[in-house]
Amino acid sequence: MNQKIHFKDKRLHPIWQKVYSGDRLSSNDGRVLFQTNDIISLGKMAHFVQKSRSGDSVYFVLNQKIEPTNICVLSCKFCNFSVRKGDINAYEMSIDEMLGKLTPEIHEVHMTGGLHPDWKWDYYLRIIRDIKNKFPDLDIKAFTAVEIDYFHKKFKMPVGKILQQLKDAGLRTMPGGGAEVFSERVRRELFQQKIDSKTWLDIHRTAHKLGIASNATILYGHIETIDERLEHLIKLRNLQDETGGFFSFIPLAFQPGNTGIKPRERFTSAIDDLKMIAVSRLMLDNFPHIKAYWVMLTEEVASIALNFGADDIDGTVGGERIAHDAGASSSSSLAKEQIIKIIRDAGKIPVERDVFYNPINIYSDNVIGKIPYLNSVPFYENIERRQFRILPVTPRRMGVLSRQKQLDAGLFSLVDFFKQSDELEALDFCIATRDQVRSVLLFSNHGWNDLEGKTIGIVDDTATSVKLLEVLLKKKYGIKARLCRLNSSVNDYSNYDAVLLIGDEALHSRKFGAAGFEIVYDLASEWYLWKKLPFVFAIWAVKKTMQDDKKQELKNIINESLSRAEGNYSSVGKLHAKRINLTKEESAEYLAGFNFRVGAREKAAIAEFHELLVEIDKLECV
Ligand code: V47
Ligand code: SF4
Repeated sequence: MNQKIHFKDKRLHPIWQKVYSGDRLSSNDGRVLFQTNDIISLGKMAHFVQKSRSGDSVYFVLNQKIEPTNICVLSCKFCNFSVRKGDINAYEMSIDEMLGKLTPEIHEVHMTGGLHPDWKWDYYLRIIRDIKNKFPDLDIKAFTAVEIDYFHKKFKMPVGKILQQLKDAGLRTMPGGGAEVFSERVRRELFQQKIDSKTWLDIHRTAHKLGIASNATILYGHIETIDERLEHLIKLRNLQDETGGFFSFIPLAFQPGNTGIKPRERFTSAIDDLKMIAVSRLMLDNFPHIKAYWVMLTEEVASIALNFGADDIDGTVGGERIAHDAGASSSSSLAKEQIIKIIRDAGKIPVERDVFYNPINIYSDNVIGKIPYLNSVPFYENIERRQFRILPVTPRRMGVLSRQKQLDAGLFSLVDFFKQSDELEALDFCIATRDQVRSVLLFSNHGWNDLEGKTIGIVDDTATSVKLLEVLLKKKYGIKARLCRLNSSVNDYSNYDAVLLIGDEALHSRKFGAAGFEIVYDLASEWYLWKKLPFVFAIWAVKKTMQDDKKQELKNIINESLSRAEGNYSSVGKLHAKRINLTKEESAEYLAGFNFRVGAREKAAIAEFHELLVEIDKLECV
């Protein structure tokens, strides 16, 4: 991706140099970004980062908000939602009432509410269990850090135990609420009884370590200063460096309501909202997603935010009260069709997702799947400027979407290409190794022969690497091991004798180690030493029904892209490499280890692997 920006505010130029090179921005940079009136350039910079991460996708989820009670023992000054027990407006929902709000079409329930003085621990666990029992496919995102801290104190259990019990009951992720602004000054003025920033961050750290991913928010547009906003962003960025457990950051625009903090009609301006979204995208370089929460931003501002750094618009929501009790003017829910329209009007691909950001339905034509790993970067430099739209998606998920006819082309995992060869036509481009791959690695505490009967964790993303592992175990070493998919949220490897990691995660673990494992096997080296052949992990293919001229155009674009990348690897992958803490030299060396074009040896390798797969009689996944 190459982009020129004509800055009106020259102070932005050095910041753009940093963004373009993947360098981290400082607080001083952030201050300039908030101060500038060159809002278009700010948006372009943030959009550049958004596109490099999410392509043209904007995510939404079919979700339902449940606020089980508005009775709360605290009284934060900015909150127009909570009441005391006995108040005429107080409500408490029964579990049946909560279940009655849900339907099988919904993918996510987002639950958060007041801190009830009387409810028992068992009631909270029952809410989660009963929802899970009645709607097993529904993902539950529930309880802010404020609620978790309240449970910890009220029920006298360590935070880790509270979270583990909720996870065991069926909780999948935690929402980002309750963070407000990480400033002691603001806390003393607006929410003195509520947890401080350290406690909020500690609770999310504990959740991430237990494999519960979460979101983070900031409540802005009241009495906080620009420096306090920046301090908040930097604290989140530091925790994300440590755990990698945040999915998305959501700036919550303050709704004044009757809070008296500022006049009722003084909502944040559209410019302030767009700046907040763009600066968040630029400062939080390690957060995968920035959410434009339409409920608080309004549909109009949210739709513009989709070109200012936001790649997620939350969802249909249904029944939100916290913002509406404080005067939010948005509707209380949006129809799926309206969300799709907002995203399309912004020039993006509407991608319906699950709670882990796996695409479920894609509402666009001309969609090209992109494996979001460093080794696919050389193919995509040009595509992003043509008629095709890019959807980043893991290899395994790409196979699923293609089977559902939701993709027009992509770099398919080889095993998926085999399975769908009736419908897909191969192009002459692939990801093939020479003698090693460096990014498909088995981390183990046992030599191959000692893996008999052991449990191997398999990263959820893989379709072909897992089959290569199976072939090596069965045919090269004659070993039977148990292969289990790892949960796709934050990974905890403690229950496994070995784990198979692929892509950027493997590259990162190769450099920095995977906790608890001493031996590292490169599966492509294992294959090469055995077969004296390269290994083809992925191959470009298009739908057989694609028109010839379109197919030709795609081939030309890929070819152009590759020709430009070949021999120039240190600059091609540098932005992506920085994001995963590789130097540009390491990235160049890694990319130079691949063959990206299908030749005679690659064809022989594909045929050999296919034969072995047929022999082990298993094209189905573990
Ligand atoms: O924690 C309370 C905020 C939050 C007001 O994780 C107010 O995906 C504005 O956390 N004006 C709850 N905000 C909402 C929340 C959230 C929303 C959407 C998505 C996700 C997610 C999380 O609402 C509270 C508080 O910070 N809030 N009062 C108000 N007057
Ligand atoms: Fe209670 Fe949350 Fe409202 Fe504070 S923001 S008063 S904790 S419901």
